[in-house]
Amino acid sequence: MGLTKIDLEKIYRLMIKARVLETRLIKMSKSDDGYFWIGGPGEEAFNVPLGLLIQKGEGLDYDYCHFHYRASACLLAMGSPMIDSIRQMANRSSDPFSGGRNFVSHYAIKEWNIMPVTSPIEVQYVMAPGTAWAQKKHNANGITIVTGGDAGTAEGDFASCLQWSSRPNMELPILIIVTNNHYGISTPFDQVHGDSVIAKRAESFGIKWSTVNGNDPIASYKKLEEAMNYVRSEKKPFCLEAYVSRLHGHSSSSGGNRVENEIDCIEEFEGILIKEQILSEKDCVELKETYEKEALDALKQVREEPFPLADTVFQHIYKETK
Ligand SMILES: Cc1ncc(C[n+]2csc(CCOP(=O)(O)OP(=O)(O)O)c2C)c(N)n1
Repeated sequence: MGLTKIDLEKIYRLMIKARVLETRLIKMSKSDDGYFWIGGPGEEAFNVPLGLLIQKGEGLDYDYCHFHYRASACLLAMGSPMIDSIRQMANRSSDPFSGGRNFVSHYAIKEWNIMPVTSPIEVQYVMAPGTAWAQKKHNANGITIVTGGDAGTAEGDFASCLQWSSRPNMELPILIIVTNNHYGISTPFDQVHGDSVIAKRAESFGIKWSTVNGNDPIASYKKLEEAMNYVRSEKKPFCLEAYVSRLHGHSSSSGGNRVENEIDCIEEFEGILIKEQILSEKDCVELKETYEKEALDALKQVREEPFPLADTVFQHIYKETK
């Protein structure tokens, strides 16, 4: 399959961990433990490889990440603990991303160059060239990675990203990713897009592009590795569109329930690993149970943690004064 047994097991383990986390977060949104849920069940096969390939650290010599709000699997693959997402979902002051004040999946980690995830969609595409530009200017080792959904590419920010990434002699080291789940909330892709392949738009800007089955973790890993190697070595942009599933609808605003007729990347990958005798059915069940226990224990701990105090409301804002 082109990856070692250890790599395959690691990818699978992280995919399961991410799915268990999201399932717990959805349950929290339906109970007293949380409010609004949005996240990435269905994107694990693409987001785990992405997280594993990112060179994390602080400053221009490491990768800058401008993520979409469906990046939970990516964060776990980078090493973020489950409990931190649970803290944000429960709006506790211990939430390291926003001190308990933002929606779940709105990550921000300065030490890993993870720029704050925004609720206004797509704005990350027009911010990302900024970090890529700084990396280019200082001939730094890091690259910039930006991810977002298909519907949002109808907004001007996406075109601005292609424009600013591809100026002659000032091409930027940026990997421009679109995770296409074929929906913008309730609007199907083919009702709003005249073109069928979003990444192909990059061609008009002289940007190399490709597509990948984002439900296949092996294909995703290889394609991401190839694209990242190109951006790192050539210091030029690359646009990659990954076709993914949306397994629990848009968010808790549409119910957050499991939907029919979408490919489940974990079921598919698990089938392959069992067939190839890399894992047994028993291994898979045990792994899931281990993470379910971790998530539940984390929730029990988080319930005991305090909510943010009113007088901290002006902390961590652009200008910290009242
Ligand atoms: C600027 C802006 N316009 C509209 C919205 C409302 N909105 C939230 S999510 C969403 C759909 C996004 O779809 P897509 O970009 O395909 O990403 P997906 O949620 O499917 O991953 C919209 C329109 C918003 N949050 N921000």
